[in-house]
Amino acid sequence: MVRKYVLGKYFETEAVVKAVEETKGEVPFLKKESDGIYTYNMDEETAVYGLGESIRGINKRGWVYESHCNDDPNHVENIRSLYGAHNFFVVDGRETFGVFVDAPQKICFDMGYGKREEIRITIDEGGYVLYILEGDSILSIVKEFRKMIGRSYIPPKWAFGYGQSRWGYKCEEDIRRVAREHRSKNIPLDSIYLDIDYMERYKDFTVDKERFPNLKALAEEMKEQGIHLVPIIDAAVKVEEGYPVYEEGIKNGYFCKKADGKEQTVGVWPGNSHFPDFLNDEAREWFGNKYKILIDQGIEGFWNDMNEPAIFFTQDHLKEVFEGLEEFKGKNLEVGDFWKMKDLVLGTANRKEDYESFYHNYKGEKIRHDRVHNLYGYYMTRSAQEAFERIAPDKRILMYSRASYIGMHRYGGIWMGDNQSWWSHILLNLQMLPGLNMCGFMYTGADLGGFGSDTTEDLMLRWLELGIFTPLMRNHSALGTREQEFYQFGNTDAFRRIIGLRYALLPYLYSEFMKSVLKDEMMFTPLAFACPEDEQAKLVSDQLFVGESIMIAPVYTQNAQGRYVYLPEEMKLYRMKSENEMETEILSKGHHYVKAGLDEVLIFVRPDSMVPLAKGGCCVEETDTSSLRLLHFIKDKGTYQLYNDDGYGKDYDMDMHTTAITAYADGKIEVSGAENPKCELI
Ligand code: MIG
Repeated sequence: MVRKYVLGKYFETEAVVKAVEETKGEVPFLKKESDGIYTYNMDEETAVYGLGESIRGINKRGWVYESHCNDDPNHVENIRSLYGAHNFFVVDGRETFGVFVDAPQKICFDMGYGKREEIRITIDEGGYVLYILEGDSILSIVKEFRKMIGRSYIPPKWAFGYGQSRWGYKCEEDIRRVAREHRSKNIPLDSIYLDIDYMERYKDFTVDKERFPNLKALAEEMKEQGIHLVPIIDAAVKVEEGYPVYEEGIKNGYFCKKADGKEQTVGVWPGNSHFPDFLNDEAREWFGNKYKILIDQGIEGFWNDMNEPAIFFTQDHLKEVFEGLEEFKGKNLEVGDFWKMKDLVLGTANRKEDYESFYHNYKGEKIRHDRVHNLYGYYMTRSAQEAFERIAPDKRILMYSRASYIGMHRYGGIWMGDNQSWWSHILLNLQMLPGLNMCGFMYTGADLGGFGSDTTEDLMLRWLELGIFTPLMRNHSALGTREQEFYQFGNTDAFRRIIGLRYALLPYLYSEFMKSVLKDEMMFTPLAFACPEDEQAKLVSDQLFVGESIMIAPVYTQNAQGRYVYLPEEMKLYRMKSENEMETEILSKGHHYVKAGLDEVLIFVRPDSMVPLAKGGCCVEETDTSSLRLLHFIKDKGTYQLYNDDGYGKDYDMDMHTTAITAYADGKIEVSGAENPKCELI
C-alpha cells in the first residue's frame, strides 16, 4: 500500500509514473516536527536500507547522508553525498515501511547520526511530495516502489560484455592497440571507451581530426572484431565562435542564464562553457538530437559525465578570488590569513553560491538551479534517451550517466563514479548494489580495479571476481595512474579465465537481469531481505544473492586466502578457476571458512536451483547458447526460467522469450518454451 502526501508548491520531477491519489491528514510512522522536517524513533534492532548510491554499508544506520548530486572523487567514510540523489529507503524494525521523498532540492537524511536512535529528514526550502509505503516484507515494499517509478532501463545485450576504458587513450592507434592486445591474447572484449580526449578541444559531438581522422571507419573496423566504441559526453558546452552547438544554444536561449539574463560561464574541461538547460523541453530535445552526429558514425553507446553538474570554477567567482588575494599580496601572512588565502584558491569547485547563480527555464517559469539541482543529470540522460527513441526507435542504445535522480533509471544506467584502487572500495561496490536496485538502478557497476590511485594485480583480480556479476563490467582508470588493462599484468591467464567465466555466465546473468527488470524486482539482494526470519542472515553485509539461484561472497582483503561466509541454508559451493575448471563442495547452513585462491571465483548455488553456462566466446555475439551446462544443486527437482532475446530489439514479452528448464534428482532434464538448448548437469 502506498500513501502520498503533498506539501506546498512542489516541483514535478516525473520520478513517479504511476498515478497515486493524494492522502490528506497525518503522515503515518513519521513524526512531523515542522514543514520539511520529519523524525522517527528507532529501536536498537532497527535497520535502514536504501538511499541508492551512497557510502558506508548496506544498513545505512549510523551516518548522515545528503541528497545533493556531487562530483567528489574521495569516496571516504566521512562524506555525505556522491553523484546520485536517491531519496528512497526502507525502515526495518518493530515496523517495516518505505519512505520516498520526491523533491529535487537538497535533503538531509540523518539515520541515527545526531541521535543514535533517531531518523531525521530535513528537506531544504520548497515543496515536496512524500510517499509512505507499506507491505508485508522489505521485498514487497521495494517491488511496490519500483512499480510506482516505472520500468528500469534495458541496455543492449552486448553491454553485458567486458568493457575496457581508460582516461588516457588519445588516438586511434591507442584504441587499436587495446583491441589487438585483447584479441591476440584471447581476452574477451565487447567495448572500448573513448574518454574526453577523442573530442576536439573537449567540445561535445566533435571528433579531433588529427588524433581520430576517421571515427566512422574506426568504429566499423572495431565492429568487425565484435567491439563497440563508447564515447563520453560531458554536460557543459564550450564557448567558441563557429562551434554549432554553442552558436545554436546561444541563438535559441538554450543555456542556463544568470539573474541578469546573460549565460552563466563555468570552467570545466572545455574551458569557458555554458550549461544546456535540460529542464527546458525544447533545449532537451535539441541537445538529444546531437547524439545523432555520433550515431551516424556507427556509435551505439554513450556515457554522460560531469552532469551533477560539476563546476571547477565560475568566471564571476574567480574575479572575487583575485580581488580577495589582493588583500594578502606583499604581506607577511599570519597563519590564519594563510589558511584563508589557501581556502580562497582551493575552494572554487562545486560551490553553493555558484549553484545559486543561474536559472532554468522550466515551461516558461524561471527556476533557480539549486531548487532543482538533483535533476540535472537525470534530465541530461533523459534528453539522450528520448532522442534515441526518435533516432533509432527499434534499437537499444547503451546509455549510462554519472549523476542521477530516481526517475532517471528509466532512461539509463549509472556507473559508481571515481572510486579508488583501494580494497575497501571492492566492498563499497558490493554494498552499493542493493541500494541502487531498490531505487530502480539495475544497469550499474563500478570502475573495476579502481579509477584513482595505482592498482595492483591482486586487487584487480579480486575486484574482477565481484565485477563479473555486475551488469556493467568495465575496467576504467584515471590519467596518470598505473595502466591496468589485463595484459599489463603477469598472470594474464587468470584474468582471461575469469572474464571467460563471465561470458559463460551470460545466459544466467542476462536472464536474471531481464527478469528482475520486467518484474520490478531486485537482482542483488541482501541476505536480510531474502531471509528475514534468520537473525544471523540479517547481519551479513558482505555477501549478496545474485538472482534467484546463487549467493556470492567475494574476497575483498589483501593477502587473504579465503574468507568467512554465512550460509542461510545448505548450499553447493562451486569454486571456479574457469568455466571448465572447478571443485564442488556441499556446505551446511551456518558459518564456514571457505578457501579462495587469488584466481578462484566462489559461487554458492541454492537448493534445487541451477545456473546455465554457455560456451563463452570473444564477445557476447559469439557466445553460444545452443547447449548449456548447468551448475546445480538439485536435491529433488528444480526449474530454471531462462530469458533470451536478440539483445537489440525492444519487444520484451516474457512468455515469448522464456524457456523453462526442469531437472530432477535422477539427472533427467526437461526443456520447454521459446528455445530448445541441449542441457547437461555438471
Ligand atoms: O574531472 O573525463 O568520472 O570516469 O575518466 C574528471 C575524465 C572527468 C570524471 C569521470 C571519469 C572520467 C573523467 N571525468
